[in-house]
Amino acid sequence: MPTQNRVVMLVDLDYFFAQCEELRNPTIKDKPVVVGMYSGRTEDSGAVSTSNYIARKYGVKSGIPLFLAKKRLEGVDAVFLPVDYDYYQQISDKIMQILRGYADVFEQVGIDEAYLDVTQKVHGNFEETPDLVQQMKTAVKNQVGTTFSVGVGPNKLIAKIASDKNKPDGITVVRPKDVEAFLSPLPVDRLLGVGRKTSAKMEELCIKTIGDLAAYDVQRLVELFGKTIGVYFHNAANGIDNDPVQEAGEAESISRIATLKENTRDLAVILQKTDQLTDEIHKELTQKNLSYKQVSIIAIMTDLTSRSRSQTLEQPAKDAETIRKYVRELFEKYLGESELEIRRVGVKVAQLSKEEKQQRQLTSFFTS
Ligand code: TTP
Ligand code: MG
Repeated sequence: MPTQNRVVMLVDLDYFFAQCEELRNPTIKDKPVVVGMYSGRTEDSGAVSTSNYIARKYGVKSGIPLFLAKKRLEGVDAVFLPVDYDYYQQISDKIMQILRGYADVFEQVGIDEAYLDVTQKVHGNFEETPDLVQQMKTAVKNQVGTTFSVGVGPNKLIAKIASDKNKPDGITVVRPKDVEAFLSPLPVDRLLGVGRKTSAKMEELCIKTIGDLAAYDVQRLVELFGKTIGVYFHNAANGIDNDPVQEAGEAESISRIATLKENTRDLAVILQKTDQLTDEIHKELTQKNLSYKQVSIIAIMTDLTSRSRSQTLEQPAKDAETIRKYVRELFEKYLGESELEIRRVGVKVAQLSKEEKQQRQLTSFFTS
């Protein structure tokens, strides 16, 4: 399928953490709902993770300090709740499972967003997308009870920007012929990679809108921002993005297997080897900025049969120590169950995911 004829969607779950709280307790639905990340230093220190749309009318939104949110909602019957990440993750998993069924290719990005390549599902025809989106919305509403907003476009970049246009419970379809008209009036900082610093620099060059940037001499952009970024800005402003929708995360794993110096049932000998394997795996995880949620061991016996044992964690982890701990536990248990000597050992981590959006954005909020 040529990349220029794709139909790509971005699904963004509405006011997600707060909507999950409304799902759990529908009586709060008509009040401002604020989900906060309490830092614990004092009662109200911390920041707002998200809020429902009623709270947003009072100027209470992601990132603002909790004391300010309290002030803005003074005298209002509002509900403040702490982040319950595990619960949101469960709801997210259910929704993503449903959405996956509507895509040719599905790529989850963080807890509340997913890209769907639906080119074949809609026969390459943008006119068929509203129907498909309606089916998706109905299925999620019936099976989980939540709403989401959708952007549809010829690539990820357009889909993502479009998804922001009609919220909550909205849909925005940008057909290829409408891309230029859609993008050009938007402020330039709507493009990924144009932060405060860059947009200030662009403003000096009289680049205020995406249209201004699209019309700007690409050679000059390269001189100013370097080749990679200059060309990226030029393409993005012109609505060009060839990044494919790619399955990621859950399916992937990282593993290493090695042969022991001698066949053995000695835990210390085995762990010495698996520690090395763990270090290699941890290095790769760090390089790719991935966390894992499952640890497995593999044992290949002297008769060349192989066995594996897994442990799923309650929380995703990033460190090497946790892998070592579970590898030890799993081998201890496994050696108690089997009589044969082991010839080769392996370690595997799975259910991989990128750093969560929540942490990233809160971190950048606190450090900015
Ligand atoms: P968003 O999709 O940015 O926001 P949202 O889903 O709450 O609202 P919208 O209807 O506008 O899509 O983020 C998804 C979740 O990530 C959000 O529910 C809470 C979390 N989050 C934070 O914890 N801190 C933040 O600064 C942001 C922006 C989000
Ligand atoms: Mg959202």
